[in-house]
Amino acid sequence: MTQALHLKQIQDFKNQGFLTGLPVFSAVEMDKINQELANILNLLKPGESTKEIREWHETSRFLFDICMDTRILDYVESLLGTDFYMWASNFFIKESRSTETVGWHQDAYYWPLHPVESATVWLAFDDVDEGNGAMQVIPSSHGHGMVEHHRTNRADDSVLSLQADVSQFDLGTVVSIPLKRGSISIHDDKLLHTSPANPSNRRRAGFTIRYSPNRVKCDLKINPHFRVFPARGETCQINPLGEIPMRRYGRLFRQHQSIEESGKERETGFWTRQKR
Ligand SMILES: O=C(O)CCC(=O)C(=O)O
Repeated sequence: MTQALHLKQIQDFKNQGFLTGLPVFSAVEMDKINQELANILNLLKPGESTKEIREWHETSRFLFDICMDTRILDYVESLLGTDFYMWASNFFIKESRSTETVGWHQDAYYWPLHPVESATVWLAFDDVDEGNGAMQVIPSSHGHGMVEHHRTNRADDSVLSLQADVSQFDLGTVVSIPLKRGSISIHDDKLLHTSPANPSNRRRAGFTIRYSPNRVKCDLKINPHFRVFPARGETCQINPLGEIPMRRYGRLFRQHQSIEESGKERETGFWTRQKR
């Protein structure tokens, strides 16, 4: 098993629910990656936002290769074990002076995955700090299990449809996660996190990549598009496999079906079922 992380870091992840400041891409590599990002942004149609760039690792080899970079996989392997897959990616880009926020949430609340054992890598495309809307987390909140989420008040500019009830948590413990471009944070799927607006004159771009151990199964009735890409170890046998894209830049044109997009969780009662 690859041990890219020290035992202390692995223990910190278990206790705190996240790790940050892990270096991956050099400055030279990030220059090239940011140049190439322009080719992805060019695929958006007029009126579409960067939030549309979701699961384009299925159609863009450029994004697929970032998701499967061995340096990232080495870190993830230290946390998820030897057999895991990659299944999702999307951009969280806040342009300068963007009022958009991301409300408090647990990723797992949005996902029809069982058991709840997945992790997210957040790759900084820009230097990110408190001034341009860095992500914030409640350390150790993943240890409290799932918390209730409610519909977002659209007036608050949150890009997510559901928001966690954080009233039982001490918000005095909240920490920001600044990152240098090319480095990553990793968070547990039950960790409560949020991000404020970006009032600065600097862009704040992050690329999230989601990984799960092979035993994690998706409910395809809720997300029929779910496709897995074996990342390390055995090939996952319990979810449909994706096809590695050939084109360097390509986009998806589908109606997204996940709870995250469609806000169907109340109708399907997914979490209500899981919590029993
Ligand atoms: O980048 C952000 O502001 C939020 C990211 C997020 O919610 C996630 O990675 O799950």
